[in-house]
Amino acid sequence: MTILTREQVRLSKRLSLVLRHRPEAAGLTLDANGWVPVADLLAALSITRADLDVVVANNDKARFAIAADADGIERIRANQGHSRRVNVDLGLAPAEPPAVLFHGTPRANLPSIMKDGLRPRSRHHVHLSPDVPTALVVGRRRSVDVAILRVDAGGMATAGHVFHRSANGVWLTAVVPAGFVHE
Ligand code: HQG
Repeated sequence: MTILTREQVRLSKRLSLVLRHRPEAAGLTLDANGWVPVADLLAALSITRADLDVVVANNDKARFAIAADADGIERIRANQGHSRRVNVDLGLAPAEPPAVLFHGTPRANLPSIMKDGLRPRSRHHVHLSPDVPTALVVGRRRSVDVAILRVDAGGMATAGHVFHRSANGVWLTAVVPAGFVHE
């Protein structure tokens, strides 16, 4: 993995914007599973295949996947993180979570989270991390004063909550009720 230049990081953020949140802003339409033909994306963003490949291959969190379908057309999608308003189904199979998962969040959110649980907010799912270091990175996007919450994923699964694991190792679930989240 090479470190991306500032220009490449900017492209990565544009890809997230287009493939997760606002495809229409680039004149693109995602299919039902979130895929768009690579050729269409290159044309829409006026970038080369080499520009795209370096960002996809060296993305710190493997945010994007490229796959060729039976029709031989290569398509790209975001592995997770879509806005709720973008109606895609990633088709991820339910998966058995580890007993405990983690969630990093600004400490200021704690009173609300302890009362209401974790909510997906503008996304399709609540995102949970497999370990504390990852949760810290997630929380630090928003604040220097981060709380790491422990989620009783095993207990949730027993209670019938469904979990998915995205292609880059993020755990996804619809909501975490207050009783299953602890500081
Ligand atoms: C908080 C990034 C108050 C929640 C990351 C979070 C992740 C509540 C914020 C991925 C709440 C939502 C997702 C409640 C949830 N009261 N605050 N009841 N319920 N919150 O960005 O988990 O770089 O939608 O704690 O690495 O921070 O985009 O979710 O602070 O994997 O690939 O509401 O995004 O990945 O924020 O991050 P987000 P997140 P990428």
